[in-house]
Amino acid sequence: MKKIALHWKIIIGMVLGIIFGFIMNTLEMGPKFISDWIAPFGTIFINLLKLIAVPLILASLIKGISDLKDISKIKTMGLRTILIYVGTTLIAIIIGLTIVNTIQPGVGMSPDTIEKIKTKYENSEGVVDKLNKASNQHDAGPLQALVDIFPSNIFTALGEAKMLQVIFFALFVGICLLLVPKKKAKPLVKFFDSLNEVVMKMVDLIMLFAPYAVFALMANVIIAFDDTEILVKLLGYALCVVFGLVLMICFYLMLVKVYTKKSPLWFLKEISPAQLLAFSTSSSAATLPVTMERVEEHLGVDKEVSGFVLPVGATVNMDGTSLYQGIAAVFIMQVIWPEGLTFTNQLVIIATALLASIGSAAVPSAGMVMLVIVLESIGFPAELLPIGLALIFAVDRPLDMCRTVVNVTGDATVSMLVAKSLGKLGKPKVKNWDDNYEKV
Ligand code: DAS
Repeated sequence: MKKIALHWKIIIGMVLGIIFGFIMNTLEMGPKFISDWIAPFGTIFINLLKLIAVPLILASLIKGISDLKDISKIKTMGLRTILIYVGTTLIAIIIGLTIVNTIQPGVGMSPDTIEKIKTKYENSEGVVDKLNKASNQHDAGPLQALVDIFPSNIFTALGEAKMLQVIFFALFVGICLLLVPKKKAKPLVKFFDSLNEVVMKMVDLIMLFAPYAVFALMANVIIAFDDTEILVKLLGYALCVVFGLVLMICFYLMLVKVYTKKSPLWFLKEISPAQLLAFSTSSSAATLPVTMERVEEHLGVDKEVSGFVLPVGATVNMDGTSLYQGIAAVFIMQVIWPEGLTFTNQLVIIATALLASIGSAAVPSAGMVMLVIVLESIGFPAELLPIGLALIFAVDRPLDMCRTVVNVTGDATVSMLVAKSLGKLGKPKVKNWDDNYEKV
C-alpha cells in the first residue's frame, strides 16, 4: 500500500484531535485528562521546533551571506525586504478596516450579551494577563526597538532566542567572512555549511512526530471552548477576520503568480506543512524551521535570502495580526465606544497596527497584547479596556491560529519576491512533496 504522505497524516492528526477534544469536552474528567496526558506532547513538539530555530537562522544566514559574490546585494536585499513587508502590512490593515466598517459586526450587539461576556471574561486570567503584558510595553522608549536589535552578549541573545539580535550577529559574521582572506574564512564557512545540513535533517526528524503532536495541540485547543452561546454571538466578528485573512492569502497568490510566474496552487501545496504547523501551534517562531526548510528546499529560494527574509519576517512581519488588530479595534469601538469611530482614529489605527504587528512577538496570542497599544493610541478609555478584550477573548485562539497561517504565508511570499528580484529563485532541491521526510 502506497505510504500516506506526511501532509495528509498531519491533516488526519488535526481532524482526529478536534474530534477527540469535543468528545472529551463532554466527559467530566475529559479536559483534565487532555491537559495532563495529551497536551504535553504538543508542548514537546513546539519546544523541539524552537530548539532548532536559532541554530538554523545562524547557519542558514551566515552560510548564505558568505556565498554572496557581491556584498552590496545585502543592502539591496534588506531594503527590498523591509519595503515589501511594510507594504503588505499596510494593505492588510486597510483590508481589515474596509471589511469591519462595511459589515459592522459590532453594531447592535444586545446589552445582555455584552453583560454576559463582561461577567465571564472581564476579570479572567487570560484578559488580565494580556493587560499586564501590554502595560510592560509602555516603559520602552521610542527607539527601544532599534536598541534591542544590537546584542551586548551573543550567548544571551542565543539563549533567549532574541531573533533580531541573532539575525544582526549572523549578518555581521557573514559580512566579515566576506571581508577576510578566503583561506581564513574557509573553516568557519564549512562549519556553518555542515551545521545547516544537520539542522535541516533535524527538521525532517521532528516533522515525523508532527501528526501526533498536532493531534495533541488541537485537542488542547478544543477543550478551551466552554461557551458555545458566546461563540455564536461573536460569529460575525470572527467571520470578518477570517474573510479578511482569506483575501490576504489571495493577494499573496496573486503576487506569486504575477511576479514569479509560478503556479499559486503549487506554492500553496509546497508551503502547506508550514501553514498546518502555524495553524496548530499559533506560533510563527515555532513554525520558522519548517517554513525555512520548505522555502529553501521546495520553493527554490536561495539560502542567503530565506535565511534573512524569513527570520526577520517571523519577528516583524505579521500581516494576519495587523489585519486582525484593525478589525478587532473597530469591532470593540462599535460595541462599547461608538464615539471613537472617527476617520482620524482609523488613520491612527493604520499607523499603530503597523507598528504593533512589528512589535508583536511570534508566539500565541501576542497580537491581542499589542491590540491594547492600538486601542490606547486612539484614546480608548482605560476603564473600558478589560471589557474590550473580554469581547474578543472567547474566539481569540482560533483566530490566532488563522492569522498565524497568514503571517507565515506572507513571509514565504515575500521571500520568493525578494529572491526573484535578486535572481536568487532557482529550482526546488526536493521534488516530491514529502520526499525528504521519508528518507530518514
Ligand atoms: N500567534 C502570533 C504568531 O506567532 C500572531 C498573533 O498573535 O497575532 O504569528
